[in-house]
Amino acid sequence: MIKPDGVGRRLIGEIIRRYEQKGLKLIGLKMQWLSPELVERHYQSHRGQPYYEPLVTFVTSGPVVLMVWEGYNAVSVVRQINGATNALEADVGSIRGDHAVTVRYNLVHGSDSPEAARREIGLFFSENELVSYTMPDESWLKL
Ligand code: IDP
Ligand code: MG
Repeated sequence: MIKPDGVGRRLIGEIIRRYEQKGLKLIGLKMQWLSPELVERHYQSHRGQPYYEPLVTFVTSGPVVLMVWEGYNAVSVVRQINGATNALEADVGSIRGDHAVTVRYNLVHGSDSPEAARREIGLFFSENELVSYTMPDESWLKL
């Protein structure tokens, strides 16, 4: 997910470019202004944390870009491209390391496991919004 700060700072193209360039395949994409109910379900495991309420306020403050990326070790690849949660600690070269400076306004969300990815894809996408297709370079992008 590109969070509202990523949209508002005109970084949509820059962020998508990074996942695409690394070799992931985009199979779902849409822009949406999320409801608090949906964001609360998405971040349910964070309920009770001191940052939880401001997080929900932030993620519902403007439109987000929702994406499903498929590929070899996609969860790890995306999280490495995103960088550490706290943008101050994120490696330079990552999205957060290059473009963000705080822990809350950190531009992107990436699922932290295949199980979480399945759950989150189910929250944000219906089956018919995901596209199945083959890319001509696939054999070089997996082992
Ligand atoms: P992640 O996005 O790197 O997976 P999580 O620990 O899952 O990070 O936290 C979810 C989101 O909650 C973060 O991306 C960030 O926007 C916000 N967040 C996490 N920890 C803090 C904090 O200590 N202060 C403010 N916001 C936080
Ligand atoms: Mg997380």
